[in-house]
Amino acid sequence: MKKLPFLLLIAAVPLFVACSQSPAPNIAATTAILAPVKLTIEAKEFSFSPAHTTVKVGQIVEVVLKNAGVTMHDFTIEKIKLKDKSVSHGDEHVMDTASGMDPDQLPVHVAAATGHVGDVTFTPTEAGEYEYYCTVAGHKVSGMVGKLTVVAP
Ligand SMILES: [Cu+2]
Repeated sequence: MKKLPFLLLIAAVPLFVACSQSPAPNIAATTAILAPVKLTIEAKEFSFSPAHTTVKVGQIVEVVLKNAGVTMHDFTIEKIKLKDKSVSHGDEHVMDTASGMDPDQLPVHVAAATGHVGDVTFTPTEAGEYEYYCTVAGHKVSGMVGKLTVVAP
């Protein structure tokens, strides 16, 4: 019996195409625009960390809410002037029927369940000090309150 050697050659040629051709930035234009800021705020029973943070007027602010606690928490600013509407991605938050307040109607609001992360993006238009807090019943009075300072750019 005759054995015929078979040689199978599989040549895999991976092609990696690097797309690193971003348009050359106009220096004058980029310096005039404030860089967006990303703030990671951890929520647990019953505090925010950090409890105070500072951003600038006209700056795109993204708050990433990390729930490190054992119950639902949210990040809410009830009174603040914004450019356009804030955009949030988070967990569904049941309306607080006791107060009749729907947090989703507030200027800045995002909720995160235990172990989850929510984010909300907004652009403040006026300098000032703005309170952020958790709207879950009893949480604000227990200490879930912080301060966002907005300064002139
Ligand atoms: Cu809370």
